Amino acid sequence: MADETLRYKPYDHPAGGWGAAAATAKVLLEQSVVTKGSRALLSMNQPGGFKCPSCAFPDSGCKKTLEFCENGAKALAHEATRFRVTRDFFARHTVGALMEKSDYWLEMQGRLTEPMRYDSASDKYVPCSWDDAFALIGQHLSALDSPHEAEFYTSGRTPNEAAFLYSIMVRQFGTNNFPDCSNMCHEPTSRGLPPAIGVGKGTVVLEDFEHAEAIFVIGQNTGTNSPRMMTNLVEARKRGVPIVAVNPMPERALIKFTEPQDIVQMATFGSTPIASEFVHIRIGGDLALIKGMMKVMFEREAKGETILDHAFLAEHTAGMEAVRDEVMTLDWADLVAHSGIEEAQIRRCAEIYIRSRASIICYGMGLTQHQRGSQLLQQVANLLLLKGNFGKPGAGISPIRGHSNVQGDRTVGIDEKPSQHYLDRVRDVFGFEPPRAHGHHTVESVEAMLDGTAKVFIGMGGNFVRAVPDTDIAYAAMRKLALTVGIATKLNRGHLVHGRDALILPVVARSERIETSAGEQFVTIEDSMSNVTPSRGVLPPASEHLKPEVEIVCRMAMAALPESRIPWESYIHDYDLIRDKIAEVYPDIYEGFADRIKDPKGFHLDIAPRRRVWPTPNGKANFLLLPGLDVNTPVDDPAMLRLATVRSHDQFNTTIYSYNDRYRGVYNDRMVLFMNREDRIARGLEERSKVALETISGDGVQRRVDALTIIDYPMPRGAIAGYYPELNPLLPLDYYDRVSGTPAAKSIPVRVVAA
Ligand SMILES: Nc1nc2c(c(=O)[nH]1)N[C@H]1C(S)=C(S)[C@@H](COP(=O)(O)OP(=O)(O)OC[C@H]3O[C@@H](n4cnc5c(=O)[nH]c(N)nc54)[C@H](O)[C@@H]3O)O[C@H]1N2
Ligand SMILES: Nc1nc2c(c(=O)[nH]1)N[C@H]1C(S)=C(S)[C@@H](COP(=O)(O)OP(=O)(O)OC[C@H]3O[C@@H](n4cnc5c(=O)[nH]c(N)nc54)[C@H](O)[C@@H]3O)O[C@H]1N2
Ligand SMILES: [Mo]
Repeated sequence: MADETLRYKPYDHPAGGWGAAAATAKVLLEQSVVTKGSRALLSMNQPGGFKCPSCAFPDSGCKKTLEFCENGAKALAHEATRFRVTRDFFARHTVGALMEKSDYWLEMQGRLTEPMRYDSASDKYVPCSWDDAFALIGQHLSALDSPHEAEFYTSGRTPNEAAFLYSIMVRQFGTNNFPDCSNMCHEPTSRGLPPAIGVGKGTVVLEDFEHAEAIFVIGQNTGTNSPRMMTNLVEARKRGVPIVAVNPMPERALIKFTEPQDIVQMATFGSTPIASEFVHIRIGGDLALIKGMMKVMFEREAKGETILDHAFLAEHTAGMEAVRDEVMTLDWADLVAHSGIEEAQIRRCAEIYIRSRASIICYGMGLTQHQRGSQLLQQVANLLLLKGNFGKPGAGISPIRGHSNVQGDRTVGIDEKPSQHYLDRVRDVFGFEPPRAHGHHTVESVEAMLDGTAKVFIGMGGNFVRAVPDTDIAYAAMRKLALTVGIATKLNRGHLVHGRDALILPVVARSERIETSAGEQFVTIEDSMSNVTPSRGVLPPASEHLKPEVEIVCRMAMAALPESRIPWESYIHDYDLIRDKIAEVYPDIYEGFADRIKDPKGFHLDIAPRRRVWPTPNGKANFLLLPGLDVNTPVDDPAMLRLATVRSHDQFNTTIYSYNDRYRGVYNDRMVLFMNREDRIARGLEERSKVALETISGDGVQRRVDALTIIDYPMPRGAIAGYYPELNPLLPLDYYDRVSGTPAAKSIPVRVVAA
């Protein structure tokens, strides 16, 4: 029998390699889809095939024969699984009983197969026809006193066509309440970068990695969360390009990696060292690192050297002097204390950056999920501007997005703060007056549920209650609603924590074929680097009762908006008609969409800063100030630790694939805390002892998670890490970045208490 207790054995092999190959085989076997899954994998990210449902990193445009990674294979295997959640399953389990099961168990039950409606008399989900389901949604939406009493969530797997129609339907219904997963993720990119460079997206494309002379990977766990990017890092490293990894956790793949697609390396057990400089930053210490690097540059300029790109600065930017003056007031002792790294290393990072004629800075949740995440990204932009690292080959800012279409969903209208220009376009194209006031982001939507103003929640994908902060409060909020709707592929907690009425509506997944009366349809996806590509499923749908997301949106619209003159019915059949409307609403970027997308490689959406054009109010790239060194409000409590909630190697957000986290050496348990040994000893604790964590907050709410096992781990002093979503009960709802609304999930102030 397998040993089911926590095992911790530091992983000293390179990441990738045979371990990844074995894990790929294992997950296909576990989901009983070895042949089907392997065949589908051959179509993933290939022209004419479908886009990987996992992360948003672009594929190389068919340079390789295989375009998938271990974690893409896991996502596919779990989607193509042979297991099914049927009406018999729901007849066997009450919702109360299902609540006792783990997230892992729920995920392992397989694909949803038919629409289900909650029956309070039996506390079970019972089968329900699609017609009845849409009628119920129509009834609830019509009964509201105001359209603002409904919350329309979107997770980032939803393709452009469905997201676009959803945004139109909701606006015709009358609200901009669009909480979405981006609100918890890269919203600081979407809100923080526009005042700086004029767009809330990344500015690099894949080829830039071939021209970069330095690459910084900050707060992003590449080998786990965007493994295909490892190919680019390996190639860069082989060219001798310095790679600086900035992370409180020495993530394995950033140290050493074997390309599973490199036959020679695989055969010889070779590997490529990745980071030439590993910066073991304190949580939130990135601001001090960036300012320290800028200080080195300004100091050397002051001594008469030419370090900055003066021509670029003069022609394209505004505000540099104020940033310089602020940075020059900082002293080295503070920079070192806040970053947790030595002055010499900050100087080395600066040196790498100064020597490089083209630098890319990539980042993930380690930068965005802080109280001042948006402003922190503006400092990243400052650093890049100093050397003109925009609009030239090999340079730019590169947010590594999460969900495969999270960026696309925003582009086509999933936005609680739409611009007036966009709303005018919607009015002109569709002939109705959309609501002008801003709607709710994710945190605000939970607040509206709590105070009773929100009554209906519709979830287009995702697992809202598990993803949001303050789990216990979020559950209570959800349970106050009149109707909750989960539009999903897999059963999850969000379907069990529900309103008085509740529906589960099962959808055709990314890897599956969409057939309509007009023939086979495909959808489109926008990746992290603004490439729009077609995605065409190859597998038969998991059940004959599934519907594509596009059809579900149209039928919700027809039920909720009987007077609508928009031809919803026609969109169900012919997705080119939807693309024509997208082109009309966004002529600048989507002109000729239906034709251009006939190229299986897709096309790139214009990113103005790549042309050194800055769509800001003053037409310049702006240096913006964030005085001081605190990315999070300091807490005056010597016992305080900063908690980062992170993903393991075996999960996709709230979907748990297994209890292992191979690269961090943890097996069979997710209730662990990664802690610096000295921090543990200072608290008089034994290694592997069980403790509880409590949030330090001033709002009088007790937030606590018990039964966490301490692991001695190379964390900086004062920093601990544990897993999302298990630790979400510790994250206060109002602990978020005020610019973007993004919860500060990487810097929760906590204290350790005896279990
Ligand atoms: N397999 C897989 N792929 C995924 C996902 C998944 O769950 N599984 N999720 C998708 C989604 S939606 C997203 S948003 C992305 C997330 O991908 P990532 O951005 O990699 O997300 P995380 O695992 O949350 O953590 C990022 C890293 O930030 C580091 N970190 C924590 N605090 C700090 C800090 O203060 N400073 C710095 N510099 N680093 C810090 C952590 O140690 C960790 O290595 O991945 C996407 N891809
Ligand atoms: N503490 C803490 N909290 C966090 C984070 C963190 O780092 N720490 N990260 C945040 C981030 S970055 C994100 S993006 C959010 C994620 O939040 P969500 O996007 O809401 O969560 P997921 O776990 O990705 O959603 C999984 C569910 O999506 C459904 N699904 C899968 N594929 C499809 C599909 O093709 N169509 C439809 N309709 N449904 C599908 C399945 O039913 C599955 O159960 O969580 C956030 N919450
Ligand atoms: Mo995300």
